[in-house]
Amino acid sequence: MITITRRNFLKYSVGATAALALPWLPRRAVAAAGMGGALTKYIQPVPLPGAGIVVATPSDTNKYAFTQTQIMRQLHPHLPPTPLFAYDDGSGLGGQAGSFGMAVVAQSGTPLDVSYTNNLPLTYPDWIPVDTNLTPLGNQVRAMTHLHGAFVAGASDGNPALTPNGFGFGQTQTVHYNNQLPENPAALLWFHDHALGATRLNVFGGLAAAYILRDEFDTGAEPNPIGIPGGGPPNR
Ligand SMILES: [Cu+2]
Repeated sequence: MITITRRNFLKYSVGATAALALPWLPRRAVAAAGMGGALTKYIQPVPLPGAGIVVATPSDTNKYAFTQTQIMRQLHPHLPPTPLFAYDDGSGLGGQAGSFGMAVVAQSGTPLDVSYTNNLPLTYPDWIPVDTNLTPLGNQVRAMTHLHGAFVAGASDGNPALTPNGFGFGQTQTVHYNNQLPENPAALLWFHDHALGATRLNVFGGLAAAYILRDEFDTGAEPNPIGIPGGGPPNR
């Protein structure tokens, strides 16, 4: 655990010197990334669902079973692998390019049952500084997922009023995303961690993913009834 002293707070707060305050990066990487943006831009393709962003595979018909887990990813060819928290659909996230690693493709009118099982470390690793005045159970990693922007029942909403301590190692949150119309038309939503007092830690860690909602108009394919672009990777 890193104690947040006033001095540390100032270090983390000053953007220009932020890279110098990342103790988990080797000095070589800090030198490449710090002060002046020495990282070479535009040398990799933009990750898209199906090409750098994993499109989640259902665990069964209209069901998904995710595990929150720690992975290592190289975020730039000139940087060493970086630890991240991620939602894993059971695929191991092969081919994932960065931290925003997962996309669910759902259909308006077709409900989904989704589970999230916490397989993260028992306590926060050193690369996530924790202020234990704010977390419900000290340095313990507690997770809880919320589908941002969706119309769902309270018990499926990642609701800290119902589960103030979130879900610890080995525990599973189960939710029902009704995707019902007219409340849930085609949209790009996202799901992210929402644990009480720990959201900032878990989202910083990487627990965020896309939820692409299709309907009869925005089908994702071309042609479609409203004449918008389609044919992207999720629909290949
Ligand atoms: Cu949100």
